[in-house]
Amino acid sequence: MLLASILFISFSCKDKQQHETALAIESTKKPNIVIIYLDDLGYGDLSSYGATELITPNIDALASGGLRFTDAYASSATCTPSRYALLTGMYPWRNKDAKILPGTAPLLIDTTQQTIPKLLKKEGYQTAIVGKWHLGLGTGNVDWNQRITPGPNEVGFEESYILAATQDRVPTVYIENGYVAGLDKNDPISVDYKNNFEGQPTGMENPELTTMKWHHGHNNSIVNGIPRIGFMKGGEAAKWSDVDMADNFLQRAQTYVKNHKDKPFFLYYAMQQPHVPRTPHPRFAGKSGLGPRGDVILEADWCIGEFMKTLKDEGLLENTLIVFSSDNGPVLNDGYFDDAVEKIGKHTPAGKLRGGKYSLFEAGTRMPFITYWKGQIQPGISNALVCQMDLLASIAKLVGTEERSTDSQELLDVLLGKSEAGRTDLVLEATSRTALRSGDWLMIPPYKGKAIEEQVGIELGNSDEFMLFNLKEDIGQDTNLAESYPEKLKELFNKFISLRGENYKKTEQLELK
Ligand code: NG6
Ligand code: CA
Repeated sequence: MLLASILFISFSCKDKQQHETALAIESTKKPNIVIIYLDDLGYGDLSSYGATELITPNIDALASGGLRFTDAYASSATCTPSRYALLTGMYPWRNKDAKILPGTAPLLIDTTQQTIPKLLKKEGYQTAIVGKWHLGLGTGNVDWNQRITPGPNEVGFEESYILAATQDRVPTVYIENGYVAGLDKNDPISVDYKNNFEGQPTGMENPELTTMKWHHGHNNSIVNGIPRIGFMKGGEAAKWSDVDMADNFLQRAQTYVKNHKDKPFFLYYAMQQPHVPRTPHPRFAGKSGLGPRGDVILEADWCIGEFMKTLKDEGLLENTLIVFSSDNGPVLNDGYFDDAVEKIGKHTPAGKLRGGKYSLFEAGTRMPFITYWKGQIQPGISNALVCQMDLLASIAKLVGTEERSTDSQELLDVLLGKSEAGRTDLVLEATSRTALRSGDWLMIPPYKGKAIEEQVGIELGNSDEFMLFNLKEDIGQDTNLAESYPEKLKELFNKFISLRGENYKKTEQLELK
């Protein structure tokens, strides 16, 4: 009996060893995957996408050495829904809470939901996020002084180092694997989005304490001279330094790569630029001539160059797929007086596109999008229609599995430049309104509300009429063809309703005349 069990153990050890060797061989074939995601970077903000007033050599190097997409979309024209779709492969409008979240919002992704990091973890990957989260934390009433959970670590990221919401929202601290980094237990943090804490200065009442002036919103707690959205008390030692944020995230991303290069890894490097408040490190202040918005784009470009150097130095370039994009379109004045409008000069953040952040017009959601994989992706341009939401199913295919339970379409060959057969249809979202892209056409149903959001100076895409554009002929969306192409309009409308459902038609009172 004893002998039998000894034999059994020795056999199973051998099996285990063989199994591990097999796994090791298999895992060396699996490429590392890095998603570099900017915040509010526009279609026209990069020299590789036509900018002439702003030169972004490091991102351009990805574009010229990889595949530069001209017709790629974020799912949405704001941050939270786009990030939700990117990670879960689900249309954000299926989740009624997928809207711009306050810093106190509960976790938006269900912990049972599929996500890119969860899928990759199952396939033997190490997984991490460094940077902006903005998908909620906890289950409501977060105690920032305890472990904050659930969060990124509960939806697939083994390691997380994040800013909870946005740079302009409290809490203005980094959270590492669920704990506020550098928190002094004797100085606990409290956060509230409704009421201020007694005796705490605010942007509204204490403009003399601010070094950046608020234009709209952004007049609650003041941190580092910058008035924010939301109130926060305590946590002095843990508060981030805005001007060092880019260097900090970069260093974290580089360290992660260096420490995890022996097994395949997935890194979601979610940079904070050029979202407000734009706080370039002094090395970059004034460098663009376009004010802080231009400066932080140069800063982001530099960070990407440094990050790429690390991949190269570690010998990982040939074994790493890099996807570069942004979460939503550009905005100049997003709530602070920071010279973005005054110093814009000839720069056009949206390129030739109409609209911007928050808009159903193209600039809201059409994004710079680059795939780069040295030796595997032939440099070129792809005009295929793709959405960031498609990364989930495509990555699944890349690592030898399948994911068919979401809205994500498997377009691996398109992402690798072996095919131009992208999507045929895509529902786009902007602040809870939706539109349909189908082939070369885009239909925006009539929505009530302002045509222009004056504070930010952006056309939102609201109109009394149906709008129909042929994007191939009219990328600037100058000519509404709804009346001259009634059959096309009908075709898109019917498809739109079949995707969005009869209920949506009813609540939005959408009817073709
Ligand atoms: C808006 C903020 C804006 C920005 C945005 C989120 C105001 C008036 N405006 O509500 O400044 O923070 O939310 O941007 O508060 S996003 O890129 O994360 O979606
Ligand atoms: Ca954003």
